[in-house]
Amino acid sequence: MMINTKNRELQTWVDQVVKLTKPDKVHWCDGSQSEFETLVQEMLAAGTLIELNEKTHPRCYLHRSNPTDVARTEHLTFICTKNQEDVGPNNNWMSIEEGNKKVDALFEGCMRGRTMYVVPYCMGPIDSPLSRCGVEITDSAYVVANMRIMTRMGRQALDRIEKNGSFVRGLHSTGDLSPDRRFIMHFPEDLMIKSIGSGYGGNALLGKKCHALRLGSWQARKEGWLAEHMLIVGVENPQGEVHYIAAAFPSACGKTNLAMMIPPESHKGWKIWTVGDDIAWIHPGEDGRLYAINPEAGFFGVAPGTGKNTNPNALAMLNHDTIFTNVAVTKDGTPWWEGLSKPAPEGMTDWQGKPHHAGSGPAAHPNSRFTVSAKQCASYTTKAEEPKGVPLTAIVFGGRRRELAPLVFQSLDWKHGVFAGASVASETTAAATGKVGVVRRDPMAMQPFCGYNFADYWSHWLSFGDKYKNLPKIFHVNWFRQDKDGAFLWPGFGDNLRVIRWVIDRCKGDDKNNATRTAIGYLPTEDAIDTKGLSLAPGAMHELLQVDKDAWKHEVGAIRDYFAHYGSHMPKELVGELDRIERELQG
Ligand code: GTP
Ligand code: SPV
Ligand code: MN
Repeated sequence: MMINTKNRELQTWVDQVVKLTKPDKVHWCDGSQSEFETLVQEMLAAGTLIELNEKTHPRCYLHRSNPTDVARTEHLTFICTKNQEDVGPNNNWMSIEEGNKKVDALFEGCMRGRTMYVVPYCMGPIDSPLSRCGVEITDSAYVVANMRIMTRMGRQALDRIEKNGSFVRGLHSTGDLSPDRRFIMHFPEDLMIKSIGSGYGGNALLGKKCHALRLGSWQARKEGWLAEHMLIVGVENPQGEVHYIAAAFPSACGKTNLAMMIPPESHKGWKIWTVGDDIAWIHPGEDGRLYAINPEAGFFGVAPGTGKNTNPNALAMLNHDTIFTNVAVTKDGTPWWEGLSKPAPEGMTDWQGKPHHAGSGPAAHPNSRFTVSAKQCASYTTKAEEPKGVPLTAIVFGGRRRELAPLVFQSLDWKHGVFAGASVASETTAAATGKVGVVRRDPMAMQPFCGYNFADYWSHWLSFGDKYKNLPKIFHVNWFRQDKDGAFLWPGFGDNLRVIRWVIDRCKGDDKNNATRTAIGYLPTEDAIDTKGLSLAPGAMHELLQVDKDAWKHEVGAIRDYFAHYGSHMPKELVGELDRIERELQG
């Protein structure tokens, strides 16, 4: 066999995979533009990609997935470890032997007649000590094209691997796409991922959720940092002061939108800087502050709901060099999704390639996505390339809850903030298969992504409180409260800056009268959030900012039941917070 790398371990692994999967050809990706263009031509010829209108959308392509393969499949995602207890009740577990046996049988000969791509990638700026590399082996050209946009992929990543030695191994094949033979397996003790039977984003772009979060969280705990499902945004005030905020919202609950929001009309002089929209790796600095890097280089964003009134920054970056997955196409060959324009244009082709008619359901799949380089975003900042990351002023948790959770509250201290994160609940969305709109616990927006026992993860979070002096303040937000007719009470999107301003004011601590202490945390006083220029329903702010004691007593019971699943691993500090809140709600 040919020698393609100085890293012996990598060469040996690739040779083993060739023996197992029996591809016709092996291609080591260098990440060049010409390589990308060749792949695109091949995919166009094979029908894997469809070219969109080259005048309005140059170098934009549509990919249609198999209709059974359009979202993450959490029930087919496993963490394989020596001890089952290490993964906790929050993960599906399999023994290392069984996990390997199950998938290796499916990988056997699965690349016959196909090309195997070896994809070296770097998560994070190529020259950052905080970045980590991986190699994904895949038989999907679509995965290669997406990895080139989403990561620093190719020659420079391989150089780094050859210099540093260590890398995460990720083996992927689309297999036969049957959900019965689909598994997303993680072996954290071996820094290994094996994924078969899906070509969808989080299941197949292994640098993203599998490496940067599931294995990342495992490594982060061992090494004293945090790997989180968070956007990173810089908020610049008219005085030129920039505050960086990291925010964890569950899948399809507003990270991309908040990361690149446009300040409302009334907020002259405010600027938003996008660092990341999905994942943050957070490290303590020598000054006791936390510093965040975005391990990704692109956005794999939700298309539906992206419009000129909601996320104009995103819309503007999607008219060239973008891969769309499962959107609809107009008769002019332009991409379309619900929320882009109203009414829906006549004569469209839906996400499955069928003629679309009014009343025949959504034209774009609710979890249709765009893949685009972060550099195409007008608010993307060069600070995203800063090797040491950006210092965090605040950490914000949030969920999608039509009831109960107020628009915003601040935690009383770090410990209570960790409790607020650990008790997040949110309505399920189309980002994962299964029912949509069901409230479930999604601590720190990491339910699908924490690679080990949640209770141990909360202890890890709590340990920061004892160790570091200048930690960010922790908040909780909810943009999704509804009135009894199902209308949103809060306008959301760019107007969320109004809430973020309060968050920053609280961190600065200059105004002592902008909050009231309640059992669940500090809430804004009724006029502390600037609502100038908004046309809110009468009483909306009051409803958004009140604590319904009876409803919260019920919530406390639900959180207690949830924490009980973690048995002896459960940190007692968090149960202590629950007891305190319950006591204060009685008072
Ligand atoms: P993942 O990529 O799945 O991790 O999702 P995300 O958290 O980045 O979600 P995204 O920003 O793409 O938003 C998902 C959906 O929520 C889109 O349809 C948005 O239009 C909608 N959304 C985002 N922000 C708001 C908001 O402030 N208010 C309302 N009502 N909807 C919002
Ligand atoms: C999510 O589901 O949280 C995503 C998309 O960001 S995926 O990459 O598929 O996980
Ligand atoms: Mn996500």
